[in-house]
Amino acid sequence: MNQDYKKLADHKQEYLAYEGNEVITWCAGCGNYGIQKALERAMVLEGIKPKDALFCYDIGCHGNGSDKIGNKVVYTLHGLHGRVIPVAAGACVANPKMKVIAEGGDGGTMSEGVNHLVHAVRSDYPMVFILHNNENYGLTTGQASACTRQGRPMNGSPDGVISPPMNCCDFVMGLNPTFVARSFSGDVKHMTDILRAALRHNGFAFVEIMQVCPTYNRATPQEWYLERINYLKTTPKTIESARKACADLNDKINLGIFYQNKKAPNYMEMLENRKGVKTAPVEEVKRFDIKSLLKQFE
Ligand SMILES: Cc1ncc(C[n+]2csc(CCOP(=O)(O)OP(=O)(O)O)c2C)c(N)n1
Repeated sequence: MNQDYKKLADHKQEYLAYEGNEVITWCAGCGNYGIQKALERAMVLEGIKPKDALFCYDIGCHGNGSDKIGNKVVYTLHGLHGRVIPVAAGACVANPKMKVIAEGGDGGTMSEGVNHLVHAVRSDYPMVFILHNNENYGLTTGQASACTRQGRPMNGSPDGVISPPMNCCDFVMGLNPTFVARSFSGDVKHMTDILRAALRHNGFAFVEIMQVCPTYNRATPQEWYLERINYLKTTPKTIESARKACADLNDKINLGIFYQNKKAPNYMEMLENRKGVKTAPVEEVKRFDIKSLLKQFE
């Protein structure tokens, strides 16, 4: 038996804790099913206990994963549209002992909240960010996002999208990142491996998942991706070669870890006033009694 499956079987209780038993309401064939399964598996395979993780979700179809993961035994947070990154960054700074995972759609992440992505990459917060790139605003029924392909008719732009799509990995590559990867929602094994590497990364791990959306993005279904995806055999060594590897989104779509800097210190490690401090800020605030202060606002 594959070692991963054996480990999952050996840790069945933890896997079931992550999986939960809520009814899942995504459309039939939605890429979110595979992404959620891969994340649950990656958590168990990396030995991260449900109580030691926080899952933060943006608003969108993917965000409805917030009440589908973990059946109330893991910490989840459902943020405002485009704002999941600052919420998650705050959480990982407050408690670096927690593994913080944030997820967002291509709509909220590359438009409403793109400023937050920029500064999270620059700051190298110790967290994983999963971009669910289904190339449209799914929850509001298929409007064009910054990632929708040029010329494609969408709800709200029936004559076709005017601007060319953003290449999300290439965009992040321009911000001096420490981890950039891409996977595909139809390959749970590959997503699991990529997410495991992201969970082990010391700083901000950006993972784009090309996600099929059978309801609103019929132009690039599962088969379309399967004909084009190519698995990188090695991780490019420089940002320049990583940029080349992630550039093509049409003919040969590369998947894998495009870039990783394993030596860079993360945000918490760069803070002068946290050097040598063993406790987390969330533990330190317990030393202060603020009841009387709060009473003033009652
Ligand atoms: C600031 C703000 N703008 C717009 C909305 C409406 N809205 C809610 S979900 C959504 C679409 C989300 O699309 P995306 O982020 O791509 O995620 P997906 O549903 O595709 O997973 C929009 C526009 C909102 N809730 N808040």
